[in-house]
Amino acid sequence: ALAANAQDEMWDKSASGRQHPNIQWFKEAKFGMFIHWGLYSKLGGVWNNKRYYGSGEWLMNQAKVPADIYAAEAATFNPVNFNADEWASLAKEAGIRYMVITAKHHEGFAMYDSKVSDFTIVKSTPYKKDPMKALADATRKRGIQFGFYYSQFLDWHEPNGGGNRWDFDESKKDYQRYYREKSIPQLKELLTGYGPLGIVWFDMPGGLTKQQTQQLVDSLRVLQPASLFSSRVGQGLGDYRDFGDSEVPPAPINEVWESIYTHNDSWGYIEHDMNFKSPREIIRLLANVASKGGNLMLNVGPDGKGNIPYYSVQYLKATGKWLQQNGESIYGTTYGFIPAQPWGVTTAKPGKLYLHILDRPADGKLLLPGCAVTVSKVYTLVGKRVLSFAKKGTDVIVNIPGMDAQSPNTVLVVEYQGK
Ligand code: JFZ
Repeated sequence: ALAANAQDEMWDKSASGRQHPNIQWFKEAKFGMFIHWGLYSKLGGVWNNKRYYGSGEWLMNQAKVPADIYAAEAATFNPVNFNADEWASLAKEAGIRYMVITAKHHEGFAMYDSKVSDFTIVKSTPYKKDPMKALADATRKRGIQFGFYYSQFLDWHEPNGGGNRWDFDESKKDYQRYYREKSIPQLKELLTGYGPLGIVWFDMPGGLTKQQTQQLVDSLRVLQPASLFSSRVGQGLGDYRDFGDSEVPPAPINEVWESIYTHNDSWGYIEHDMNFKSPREIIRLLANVASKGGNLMLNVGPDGKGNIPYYSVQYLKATGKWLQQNGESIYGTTYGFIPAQPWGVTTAKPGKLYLHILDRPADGKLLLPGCAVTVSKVYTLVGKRVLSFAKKGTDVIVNIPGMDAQSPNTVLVVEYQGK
């Protein structure tokens, strides 16, 4: 609840009437892939033989590692298995429409070729290449929108960066200088060196006044006017609303918004976390988020060698199989006019209501209460099997066939006039 409140403060509801001119693709996309990848991925949630659980990208903070000792880990970070085309084609196969990857997380390490810092994958690791260049190209080639996550305030590597209180004296920090010398120059590098970005995903604002945040946003807008900025840029200046982690609003929201979820219990790779959401859970979560009018951005945490965890690969592919057959009921939809029911949830397009059956009613009768439209036809999305239905006042009752009880989500299409 605390996280949700913090998130609400970041989002200025009065700004929801304002629309970014390039918001349409995002409204239709529905399914994004978040990737947390950095030095922490090599550590995998272990420091000095002690295992930490949850938020592996916070390991430096959890273990209170001094900045110079942490930085020395870069000398053995060598993601030789990283293959941009593999990641991008996995995303494609999974039905992903946009990808956001950590260019720099709170640890302060640039996963790209930054000229304004020495703490980068190119300068301080044996790998020496810029994986972000390759990934930006590979995703765009497949029609996937590409974006960067950038931790604009928290930077535990820099004496003047936000957040590192176990190592650097808080009272001596000069945030203005940090923004001037690292954060803003790095953001400018990311917005000029990697082609058109779908999204710049800022995180955890701090250290700036509202006016300074506005200046930051204005100076970056000039570089990429078409790029969407996440709400965590702060001060209500984002282009769409992000909910707190693993949070879906209880009812539909007529705004542009996104829910972000981890695939297991961490954003960054944790070698001892096997708690991955099954394809069934992902498919149902995606339907639930879409039925409230939002996008789901699901995170994966590749390891220090550059491998996406086995279960993430398998489960994303299975999700993609479902989407290939049922994508019409997710992509380009908004929430349906029937709220969540005991049997499931609804999404909609003009003239079509999609019924996502998550729990089949035992008597085979699907109730649509308050269905004040003229229904012309009901059929299964897969197989186009036409179903009979009855009308009782404003209730519509659909006779549904015996279904595969194991199916994660069976979709029916209701064609109608009116509304
Ligand atoms: C932030 C990061 O600290 C974390 O490591 C991860 O990258 C995540 C996606 O974002 O964590 C947050 C930030 C804001 C909220 C919750 C977690 N919030 O406001 O609900």
